[in-house]
Amino acid sequence: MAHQQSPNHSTHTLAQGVLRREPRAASRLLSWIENGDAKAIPELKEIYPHSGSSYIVGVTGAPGSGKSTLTDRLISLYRSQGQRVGVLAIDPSSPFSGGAVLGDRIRMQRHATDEGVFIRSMANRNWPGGLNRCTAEALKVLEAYGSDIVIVETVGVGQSEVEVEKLAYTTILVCTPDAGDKIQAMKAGIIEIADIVALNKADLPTADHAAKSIEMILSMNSSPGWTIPFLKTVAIEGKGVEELAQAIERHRSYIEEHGILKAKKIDSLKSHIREIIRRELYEKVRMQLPDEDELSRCAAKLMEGTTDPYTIADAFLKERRMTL
Ligand SMILES: Nc1nc2c(ncn2[C@@H]2O[C@H](COP(=O)(O)OP(=O)(O)O)[C@@H](O)[C@H]2O)c(=O)[nH]1
Ligand SMILES: [Mg+2]
Repeated sequence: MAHQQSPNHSTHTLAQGVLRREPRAASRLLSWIENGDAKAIPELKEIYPHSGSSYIVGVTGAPGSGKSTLTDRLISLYRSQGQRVGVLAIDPSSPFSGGAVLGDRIRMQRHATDEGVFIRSMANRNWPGGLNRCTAEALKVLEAYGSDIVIVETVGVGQSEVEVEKLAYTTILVCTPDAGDKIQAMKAGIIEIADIVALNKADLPTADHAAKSIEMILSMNSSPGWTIPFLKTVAIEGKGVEELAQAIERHRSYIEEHGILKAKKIDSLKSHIREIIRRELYEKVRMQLPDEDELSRCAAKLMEGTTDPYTIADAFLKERRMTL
């Protein structure tokens, strides 16, 4: 994994910086990815062979459920075992998620000076390449940075555009007692995405009641194989965090032994390739799309009632030799 630099080479790429575990290089490359900057691509090519050996853990749940607080506790635990940890906190829910990102920073602040921890928050606003591709690429950077564990914090469940849990090998769904009815509504989601369910804020008086409804939902899942562990946590006090880490470890062994980890990796590689091609195709046609003036002229023709939008689109494509 150690990066050897040839003595004759004086050029320093960001990729080399990432492999040397320079936080600034990683930050910069992540910004390029976040901005959809094409400069990121050669760097990603360079780091690619050095990625792929981190274990990716997804932490998902409603805003305010305690994901960042739990992540902070997991970081401490992994650090005490000497593991290097990368964290990617993504809030795709709103363009005004600055608050959430700030919250993440505060929650995990104490690890900021630890060279074995790299934390990056991303408030995504219409990422040009799509959430999943950006996340996949950001993960590669954290992997190449030498993280043993990468934790991806995302807001869920029930947003179809958020499929980042597919990138994680073990996904923890964080519920809270105050979610009440929402737990019922999450029924399908729980079974579909969660490998582990944590009822956080178990210090709240309604925790027992909530625990019963979650247990009931989980008991309805009779599929063979992995039985979703259900744990109570109090992230602010660090309670249940060790048990959570043990459950992650058990799930990791399970998916490794059953060939599921390999299948997951293949799946995410497939979707990454698809996303790259999709982006390239889109970039090719983007420049060909009609501009505002051209569209206005077409709309005017339509207003006159002399033609229809299909004929216009067809003529437009033929003009650019773009019929498929
Ligand atoms: N009572 C209680 N509050 C908690 C617990 N865990 C987190 N919180 C609080 O819940 C709020 C949201 O936590 P945060 O980690 O930012 O949630 P996130 O939005 O899911 O990342 C913060 O004020 C935390 O201090 C817990 O176990 N019990
Ligand atoms: Mg958070």
